[in-house]
Amino acid sequence: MKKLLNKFKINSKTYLKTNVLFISYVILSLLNSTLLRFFTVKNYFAIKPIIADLSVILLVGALGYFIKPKNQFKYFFTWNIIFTTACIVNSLYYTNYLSYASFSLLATSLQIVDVADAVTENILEIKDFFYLLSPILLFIIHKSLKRKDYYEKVSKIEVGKIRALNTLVVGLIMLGFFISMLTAVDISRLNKQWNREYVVMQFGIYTYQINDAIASLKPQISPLFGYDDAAKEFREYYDKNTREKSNNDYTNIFKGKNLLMIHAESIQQFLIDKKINGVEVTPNLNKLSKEGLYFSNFYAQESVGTSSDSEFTLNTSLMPASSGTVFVSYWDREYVSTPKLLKEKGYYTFSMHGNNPSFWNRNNMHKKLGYDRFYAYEDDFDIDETIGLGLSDKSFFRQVVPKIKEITEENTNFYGTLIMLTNHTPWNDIEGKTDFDVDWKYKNEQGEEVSAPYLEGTTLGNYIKSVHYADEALGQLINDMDAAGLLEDTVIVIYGDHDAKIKKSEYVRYYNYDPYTETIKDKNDSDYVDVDFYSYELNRKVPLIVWSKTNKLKTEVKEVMGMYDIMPTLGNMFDFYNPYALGHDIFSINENVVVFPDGNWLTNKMYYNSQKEEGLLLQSDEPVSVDYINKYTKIAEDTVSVSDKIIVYDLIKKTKETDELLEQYQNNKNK
Ligand code: GP9
Ligand code: MN
Repeated sequence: MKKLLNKFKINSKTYLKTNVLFISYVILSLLNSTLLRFFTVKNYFAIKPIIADLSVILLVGALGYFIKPKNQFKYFFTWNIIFTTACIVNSLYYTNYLSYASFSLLATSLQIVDVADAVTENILEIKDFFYLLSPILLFIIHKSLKRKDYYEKVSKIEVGKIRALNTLVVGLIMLGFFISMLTAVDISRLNKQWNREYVVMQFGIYTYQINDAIASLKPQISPLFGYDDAAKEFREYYDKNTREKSNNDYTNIFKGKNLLMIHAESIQQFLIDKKINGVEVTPNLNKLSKEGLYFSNFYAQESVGTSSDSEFTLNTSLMPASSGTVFVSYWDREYVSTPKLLKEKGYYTFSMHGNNPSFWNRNNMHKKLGYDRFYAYEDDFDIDETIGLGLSDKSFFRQVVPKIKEITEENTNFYGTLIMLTNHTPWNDIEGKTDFDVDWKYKNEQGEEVSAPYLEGTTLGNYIKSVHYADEALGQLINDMDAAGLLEDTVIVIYGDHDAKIKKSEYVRYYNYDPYTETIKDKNDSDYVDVDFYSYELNRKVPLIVWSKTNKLKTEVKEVMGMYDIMPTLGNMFDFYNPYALGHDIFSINENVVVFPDGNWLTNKMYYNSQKEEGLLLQSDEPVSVDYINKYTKIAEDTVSVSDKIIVYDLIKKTKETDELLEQYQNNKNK
């Protein structure tokens, strides 16, 4: 026994001594993947993702042994760089989107050029540089090994192929061990890939990224396989969830009116009715929300396609794609959309935006959604004043009004979408464009007016100024439209397209600033407001207002509502109907649920985090049962899944074709 132990000791010593480079590669690559989880999902002690990451690193590393020792560094270094890049990209991505990067977005990566400022201003953090330590250390180790003639010594041992085989076997055993630990939920989520946080928490970043690379080929490959199952799921879903036309107090109230949708870039609801130093941040939105129908618990359901996802969900009542974005990867499919349905009723349909029309592939997708014309950028607008990403909202709106006037002169009705731009991150260009103050003014003991810096110079401070600017622009639009006589027959709908993705720390300052000491209150302070996961998520809601000059509805709707509920809700008011809507007419549903693309869901009673399988009760006196949670978790999964099937397999088009064939067949039979 002692002999055996001794032999093992000697063997391991020689192994360690002759494998310094390989071991360094393994440890340093594993360090980065663990660091990434440390900075993002925070489950760095979990054993499953560590084993998964290790299996990938070992399996990839094993092949390095087939290379001569003096050239092995190049191989291990290349892989370490690839792993490091994956970690940095995902770290950056997580800071911005609270999710992980996907290859399917490469198609839109050019847009990064347009938002490059936003990346350096708001996203790049010190932590993102930590990952670079891994390749730097590997390089230093290599240099020192070279100096010590390590590679020459190792070449003499000539055990390359055996080592490769052994490492491969160890890697495979690890993989087998890992697979044995997987649950059915793990496998199903890896397959679906939309619960990205969960996938990284269970499978580690490297397996996630490999799986993502395969999943990203989905738009091209998937439609070739699995069509029958998808069509079956689709049929079964709509058999069970028939969408009846609703009949309620709001039915047809706006029938025959024009409909103007205003896509309010990144405006969040928490600023409605908010005052700083007694001054309203959004006086115009406040007024409109009091006069019109105001939905105070309304959420966008966007995924990585941000603005474009919201446009898609708004106009089709479907969810965003689970891999890639509809506007870029699935723009050529057929969808039932608001512009198409209103066009059937004789409406002229248009969209207008100050930015480049190719952004988010809008030039193609807007046509496909049924807009007769997309007015955009230099062809249609004079780019005479720019703020941030491009044409300022005030100039845009100023130029929009005569165009709409012309449209009304040539058409009986219109459906239009105006996409705002100025309030897009970063908001630091807003300085000088608004006089809104975000310092904290108060009277000191001597009765003098003094001020503390509060939000001045912070991201949230700039954002608030920018929202104030956007609100002024909206006020100006309404006035100009009124002056042009355009408000008598037009209903205006204003929706925030998604939240501004401002960091938690900014909100901590917002809620907990003490102007007298000019510091952030202590966590133990009795009135300290904690910004935890749930309060952050719930604060992401955006405003939704339906306003008409001639029919002031003066109603606040507090029921939770999602972007996908807009189409059926407006459909009931304007008399159009989409049998494939996944959302509901908010005035005809008992208990509504907002499903998010990652499978999280929200009802009036609960926000459920399906990533972490836990929830927050919203009405503390009303507990919910396990059945309740299971019911809505299933609804959320079914909704995301059927939506994705429609998108990937072009099921609306296929169903229409099948129905037409059936009809033809029946007609022929009856002849
Ligand atoms: C760009 C604008 C912003 O044209 O709509 O898009 P986003 O970055 O919010 O998706
Ligand atoms: Mn947007």
